[in-house]
Amino acid sequence: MPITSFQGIFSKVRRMGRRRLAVAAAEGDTILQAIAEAHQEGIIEPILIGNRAKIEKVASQEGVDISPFELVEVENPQHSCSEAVKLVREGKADMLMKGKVETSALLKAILDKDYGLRKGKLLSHVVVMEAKAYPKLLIITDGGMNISPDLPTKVELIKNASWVAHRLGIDTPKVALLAAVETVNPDMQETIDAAILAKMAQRGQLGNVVADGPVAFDLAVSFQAAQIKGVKSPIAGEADIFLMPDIATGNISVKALIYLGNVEVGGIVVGARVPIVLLSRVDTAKIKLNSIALGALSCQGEG
Ligand code: COD
Repeated sequence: MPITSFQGIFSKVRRMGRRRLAVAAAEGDTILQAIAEAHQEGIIEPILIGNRAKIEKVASQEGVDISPFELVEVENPQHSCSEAVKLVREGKADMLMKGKVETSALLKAILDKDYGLRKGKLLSHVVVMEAKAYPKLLIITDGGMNISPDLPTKVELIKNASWVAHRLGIDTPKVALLAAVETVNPDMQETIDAAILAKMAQRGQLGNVVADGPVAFDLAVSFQAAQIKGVKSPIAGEADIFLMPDIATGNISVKALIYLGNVEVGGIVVGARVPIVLLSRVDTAKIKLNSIALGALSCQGEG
């Protein structure tokens, strides 16, 4: 049975046992709260990397007991990124998390050709969202990493998102190839890409998925919208994966739903040797905790 809520994700990862989570620059308040909670939930065994004095100061300010956790002292945030990556390469960590360090610094350490965590695949950001108004989890990509994906990149985005869908128990995910309209318009590149991707999916070139597009977001989540529009689509009203045209549309949509919708969210980067929890400073401790759970879930199987 597919998982349809974060509660379902948590109960699955609790059964899977603890994953070793290396946290680069762990000196962030909501980060330590989320880590402590994830540890309490039995999901992770954290390895805090950073400035010991700063980490201990934040922990005491936040009332978080970090005494049970391993702490690796490094000189600066940049060094904490390379140390975190090194722990994964040495088989001492199962997943990574960004702490109080620039996203680009961690991504550069991960993408490093010689010392990073690439395995010949595209790295992409995947958000999983639970919305009260939708009976399935929404898998949204890519609002965090790939800026302006071309057609081959979109193929990889779909494959990475499908991999996450499989971890959620969805065998044949339904993919909405999103645009502003349901017709191909040569002035809207995403509609052309969507039409090609839909045909590729039909021919089995995207793996075990059902994909359709171009479709607007309303059609993807509402069968009634599809009926009113008179569009027949195998994904109408029941899409699992939402392929955004670019990073801006992905990022804006997710943030709009976080701030104005009634949603639970978690997000990770997939496609590297291990899942990477990569969050913004303003994300709440709950979003960070959800993302850790999603990362732990994604540790299973080859990505
Ligand atoms: N997957 C796999 N390899 C990649 C990827 C990827 N997604 N991106 C780059 N690489 C490889 C390239 O093939 C190359 O070998 C090397 O990494 C460097 O490539 P560049 O020069 O294109 O990479 P950078 O370092 O200039 O940029 C990579 C970033 C991921 C930093 C860049 O794409 C970026 O800034 N993305 C947006 C991140 C962001 O601002 N997010 C905001 C929302 S939170």
